[in-house]
Amino acid sequence: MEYQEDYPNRHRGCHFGPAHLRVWTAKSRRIDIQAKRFQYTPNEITLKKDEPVVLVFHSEDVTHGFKLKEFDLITDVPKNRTIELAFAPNNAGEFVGQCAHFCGSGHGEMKLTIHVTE
Ligand SMILES: [Cu+2]
Repeated sequence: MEYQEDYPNRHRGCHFGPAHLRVWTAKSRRIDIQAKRFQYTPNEITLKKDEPVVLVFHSEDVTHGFKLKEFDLITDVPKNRTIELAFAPNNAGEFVGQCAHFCGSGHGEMKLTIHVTE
């Protein structure tokens, strides 16, 4: 696996970061993100530092994925399935996640910008 070293906790189709990033409560804000060749909708979101959120990915066409190394996130998003990624960003700044599963010619440009405010 290409990212095995960077993401030792990876499980196929379902990934949660290390324990200190696992924050999943009923209060978590849920953000729906559609993945479709070759973009995420929305492709830009704003989070608050330390705010627990759940990114809810849904793929509309083929298997996509999502990875963001800074927060140790990586998952596949299989076609017609919904994948939830729970985390709380522990750093402020601008981060760019991208598709983690090759999905065609525009795969490299499939990005999601995450702004994290203090
Ligand atoms: Cu892709």
